[in-house]
Amino acid sequence: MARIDFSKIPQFAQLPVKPDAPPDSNWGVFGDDDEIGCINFLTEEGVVEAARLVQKGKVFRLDTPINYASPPLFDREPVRHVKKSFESLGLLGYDDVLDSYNTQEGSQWDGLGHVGNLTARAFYNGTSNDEIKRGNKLGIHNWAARFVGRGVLIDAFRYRQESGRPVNPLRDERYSLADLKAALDAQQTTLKPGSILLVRTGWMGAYMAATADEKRAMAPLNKLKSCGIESSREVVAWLWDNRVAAIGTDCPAVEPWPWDFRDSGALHYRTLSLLGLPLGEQFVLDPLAADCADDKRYEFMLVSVPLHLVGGIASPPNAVAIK
Ligand code: UVW
Repeated sequence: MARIDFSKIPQFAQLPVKPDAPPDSNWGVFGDDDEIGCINFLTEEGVVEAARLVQKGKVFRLDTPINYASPPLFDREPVRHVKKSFESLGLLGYDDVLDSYNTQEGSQWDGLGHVGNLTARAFYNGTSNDEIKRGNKLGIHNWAARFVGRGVLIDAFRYRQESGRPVNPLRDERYSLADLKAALDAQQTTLKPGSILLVRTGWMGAYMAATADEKRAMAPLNKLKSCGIESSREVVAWLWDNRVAAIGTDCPAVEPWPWDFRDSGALHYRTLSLLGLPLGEQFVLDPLAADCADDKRYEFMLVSVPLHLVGGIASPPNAVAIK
């Protein structure tokens, strides 16, 4: 990992740093060839600091089981799991074969090749469509051994409930930036440079409590409704100025669903394409949140090992939070 001098990173108000870069983009801040965006905020020192947060040996898996959503959301295909037998070789044994595996069928990090900026017609750091389509630029493999650091949970769902303004996670309701800040204050937690931020919206718990018929009804892209974080310039300014390395949530799109693909103000564009900030979706956060509420510690070591898929667009997080 290269060293990063946090004091030299510009504030959001100073962006962009290149005259030809889109407004509100950090293109060029980590170098013209950079492919990992805000993951640059995860440093060796940060890993050592994060390891100090491990105090009681509790491990929380943050991924859903494969095929947890039945059917998968957004019309994505279910995974067909075949156990390939070696019987024909006279051997008692099997391999796994995952057929039609969409890396975004469940918990996932959206990589930087997932969506590009519609106005600039480019992906993070000016990467062309062709470099994504035919090459390996911005591939998820770049994160494969980098995604370790201090995790911070904001239990926004609990905060809104306790402050008498509960959110219905299965509606397209918004958590505002003020909600996130107030929840952090209520938890007496602070962001530090290089935090991997997890926000509990309550969606995963509500989805898991739904009946099979309700799940079937809400799965299609044009039927799903979900809560999420407000899509605003202020939100991304806050994330950038706090040097957040990635933001993961337990809802399907981080921002409320549906979001308008033509709206350049959507959080997907503001984060993935303009700032190189990874988005995490459909994470399992309820057991971690219960433990944080119990011991009042909302920070932990987070270890995520994305698929080593060269040129990959996204990946299950393969993540654990360790307290
Ligand atoms: C959408 O917003 C469609 O979801 P995802 O980020 O999983 O592609």
